[in-house]
Amino acid sequence: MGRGKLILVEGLDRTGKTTQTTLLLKKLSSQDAKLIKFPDRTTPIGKLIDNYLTDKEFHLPDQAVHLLFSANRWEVADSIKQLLLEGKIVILDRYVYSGIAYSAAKNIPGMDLKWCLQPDKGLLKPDLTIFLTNDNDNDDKKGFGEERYENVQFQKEVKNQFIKVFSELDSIDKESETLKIVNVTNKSIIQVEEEIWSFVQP
Ligand code: T5A
Ligand code: NA
Repeated sequence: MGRGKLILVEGLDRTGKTTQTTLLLKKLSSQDAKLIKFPDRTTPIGKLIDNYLTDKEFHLPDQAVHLLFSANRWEVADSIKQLLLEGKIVILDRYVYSGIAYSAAKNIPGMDLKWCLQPDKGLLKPDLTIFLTNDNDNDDKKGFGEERYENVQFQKEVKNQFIKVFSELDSIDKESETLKIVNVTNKSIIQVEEEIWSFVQP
């Protein structure tokens, strides 16, 4: 039995990552595939992250927050490896690139892309990364919830950082075309699902 595949769906807030990873899991049949969502809010570190995201009074230095998101991925790293060794397809809803883009978007001196990437070094790289983006650069607050980071201005900066991450970091090998970008603007859930499937199927 060969090693399974690691498929990552990344993207801006509210672009349909959870909707699409759930549909993909169904399509691949839950016997052969497993879905893991980051942050995983169920682990000890994940509970802390959940507090931080949902309670804006809960103060943590930005460097510590960054390391917690990374530690949350390391908490689950072994079980991902194990699933792949069992030949399973592992679908990820957010991963390292969210970690870098959201932290770098804060514009904290010293917390540049390189600093942000460091603690995630050594985590398994996805075989395929699908990035969900949109054209919504207007001041449309519709759809955002009440969590930290869910505001128009910050999301614009996150988008800039995602673009930087994907263009600058050598961790993405453009030659092998492991990165696929899906613009979800004005597309139905089914249209996006079909586009994603066209990349996953081969
Ligand atoms: N974060 C995360 C970091 O700062 N560092 C990190 O390392 C990581 C991993 C929580 C926050 O943590 C930050 C980033 C985030 O700010 P989260 O738990 O993934 O991350 O956030 P969620 O709130 O769960 O997810 P999002 O808000 O990003 O939404 P999704 O998953 O992109 O969108 P989804 O699928 O929930 O859909 C949203 C709504 O849109 C509809 C859906 O039905 C749903 O109602 N919808 C569509 N409607 C019309 N057309 C379409 N094509 C649609 N697709 C979905
Ligand atoms: Na989500």
